[in-house]
Amino acid sequence: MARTIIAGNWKMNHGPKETQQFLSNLSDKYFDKPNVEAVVCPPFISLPIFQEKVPKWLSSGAQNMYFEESGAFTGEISPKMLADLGVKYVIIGHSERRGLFNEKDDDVNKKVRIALKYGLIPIICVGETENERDNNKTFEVVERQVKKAICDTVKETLKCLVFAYEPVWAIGTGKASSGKDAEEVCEKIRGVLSSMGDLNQANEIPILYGGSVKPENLEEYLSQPNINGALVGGKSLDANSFSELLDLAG
Ligand code: G2H
Repeated sequence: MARTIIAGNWKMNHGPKETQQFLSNLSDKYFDKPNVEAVVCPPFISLPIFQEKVPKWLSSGAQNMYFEESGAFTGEISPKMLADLGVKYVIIGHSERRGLFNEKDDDVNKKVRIALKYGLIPIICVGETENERDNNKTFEVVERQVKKAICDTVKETLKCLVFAYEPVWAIGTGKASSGKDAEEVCEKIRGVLSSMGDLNQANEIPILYGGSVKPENLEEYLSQPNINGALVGGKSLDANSFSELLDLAG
């Protein structure tokens, strides 16, 4: 059975000052549920202060990174830099990266492979656009994204992965997927993973739902057999709503 993860994706919000404020607002809240992991992914510039002040029960993640180790790549951050800082997770292939910054399946694959090399746990995002959903392409798109993201990774590393199903039409729009619809796609993702490794390994991989998650709908997702947590944008920005989500999990 996969562990449950509630991961906050702050996107381009909360610089170092706001990050410190978030952590001090969180300081009176202690979270300790053995099978639930809490993660926050601040912007790069806030990661050092986050790492310095983060309580032990909370893990850190980056929202992106480049697929090279070092060199002439102006403005980029390498997996080695993240690993040296002690960052645990890295979001890869978020639809905002794919859509706004033209990231392709092949880039996602390179990032996944190098993240694993540096001991970072990739949170690999997949999901269809509204147009793809309307044309009944959801399963096809998601299957392609999953397969391409992890092709050429060795089977043993499957257990080090996390997936997030984020239907693009549900991101930041308030139009969340129903629990049942999200479950159907997450079940499909698990099936694809199982066909690439084996069922036992596939069952250990956390598959998160993301897209307008809030305290009012979290339990609907977590009650689905193939959904093991949530990747949360807007509602992770405030310490109170983030800890409310954690309290509801597990
Ligand atoms: C989807 C999600 C976080 P939000 O991108 O990854 O954001 O919860 O604001 O829809």
